[in-house]
Parts: sequence; C-alpha cells; structure tokens
Amino acid sequence: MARGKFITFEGGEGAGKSTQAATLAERLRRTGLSVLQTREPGGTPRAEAIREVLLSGKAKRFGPLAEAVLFYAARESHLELAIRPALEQGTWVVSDRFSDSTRAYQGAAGGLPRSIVDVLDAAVVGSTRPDLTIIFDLPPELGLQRVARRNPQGADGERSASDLDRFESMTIAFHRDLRDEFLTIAKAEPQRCVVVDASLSMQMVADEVWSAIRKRFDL
Ligand code: Z5A
Repeated sequence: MARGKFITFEGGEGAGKSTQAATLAERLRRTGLSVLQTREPGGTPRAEAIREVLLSGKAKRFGPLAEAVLFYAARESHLELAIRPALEQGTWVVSDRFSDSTRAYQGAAGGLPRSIVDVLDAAVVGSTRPDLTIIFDLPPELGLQRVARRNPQGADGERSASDLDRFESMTIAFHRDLRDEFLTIAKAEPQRCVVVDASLSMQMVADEVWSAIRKRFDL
C-alpha cells in the first residue's frame, strides 16, 4: 500500500490554519482519500494533556528549553500513536502546526539556539518529515485581531490580557519575529514549503491551498 502524504500548516496566530485544515481535509476526503486531521500540540491523549500545561502558561517560567522539551514530548506521542500509523496505512495527515512552530516560537522568537531545536528534532521526528508545508502569512496585527474577535470576552467585544493564552499574550515584536522566521524557513526549503497570502478571503486562501496540493501531488 502507498504511504500517505504528510501535510503541515504553519504560521502565526489567527492565520486561518484550523479553518483551512478542516476545508482541505474535507476536500481530500471527497477525492476518496482517507485523511487524519490533527493538530499540535495535541492529537493524542498524552499530547493533549501536555498542551493544557503549555497553553496555560505554567511552563513559561522554566524557559524556552523546558517548553521546547514539552512540545517534543507531545510530538513524540503524536508521531508514535497517530501520524506514523496513519501514514503507514495510506492515510493522508493534515497537521495544524508541527516542528517549524518550535523553530519559530521557542527558537527564533523565544531565543533557544537553533542547534538545540535541531537535536530535539533529529531525536524525535527523525525521517518523518512533512511532504508539504503550507505557511500562512499575514501581518500579526491582523491575525491577533481575528483571534480577539473569535472569542470576545469583554463588554467591548475584545479579550482582556488575562483571556489570552501563553503565546497570544506576547508582544507584537515577538509576533513579527515569528512571521520573519516562518518566511525564512520557506525560503530555505522551497521544495517543501509554499507560502500563501492568509490575508485574502477564506475562499481565496482555500483555492491557493488546493492549487498547492494539486501542484505537489498527483491528484
Ligand atoms: N506552539 C509553540 O510555541 N511551539 C510548538 O512547537 C507548537 C505550538 C506546535 C497553539 O495554540 C500554540 O502553541 C500556538 C503556537 C504554540 N500559539 N498560540 N496561541 P492554538 O492551537 O490554540 O492556536 P494557533 O495554532 O495559533 O491557532 P489559532 O490562533 O487558533 O489560529 P488559526 O488556526 O491560524 O486560525 P483560525 O482559528 O482558523 O481562524 C481564526 C479566526 O479568524 C476565526 O474566527 C476564523 O473564522 C477567522 N478567519 C480564518 N480565516 C479567515 C480569513 N481568510 N479571513 C477572515 N477571517 C478569517
């Protein structure tokens, strides 16, 4: 049986990754493929438990190395119990975030040396690299506005600082560093990465994603 394809979605907050992951998974299923739509951190009970700790901000005080180790602990479970078995059975995997997020959040924007992320990645991910990574690019101000509108908490329709998760609450400079790093990754690995303009309408972004899939795979 042919191995499934491994597709990852990357980018900053509110870029539309979750929305587009659901649209793409549905579109692929309509072609007759078996598809696993998943996310990081998460995708298995152990990884979801680690997600709760990470997004609550409880691990922040231990620094970017400890956070990166926790993201890789979650990734190890995700790979072992969900991603690799699916790929081996011919199922296509669409993951909302993967290793590039660690490179961007804990590495470039968080200050953890790239060499440390590379060691963790080699140990945990090994050869299970994405076949295609779509980078959703948009100005961070726009992404953060979308996130605030999605879950309004206050009377003014915006969320207060305490409503934001560990990473949403970081400075705009941090979010600009993330954007720069995702674009740097795309430039360094053009055979794996495609950048889409995530500021377009949902339908236009979905069309760009589908066009990238059709170009890369024989569908
Ligand atoms: N993280 C890390 O630090 N290191 C790692 O290794 C990994 C992750 C794997 C996971 O949070 C956090 O973990 C994340 C990085 C860090 N940082 N944060 N926060 P998460 O999974 O809760 O959040 P996220 O991955 O950042 O996703 P998000 O903020 O939910 O955004 P999104 O999935 O890209 O967007 P969306 O939910 O599809 O859309 C957001 C809103 O915009 C929603 O209301 C949509 O209806 C709307 N939307 C979507 N597309 C459009 C368009 N095209 N136009 C207008 N409105 C739109």
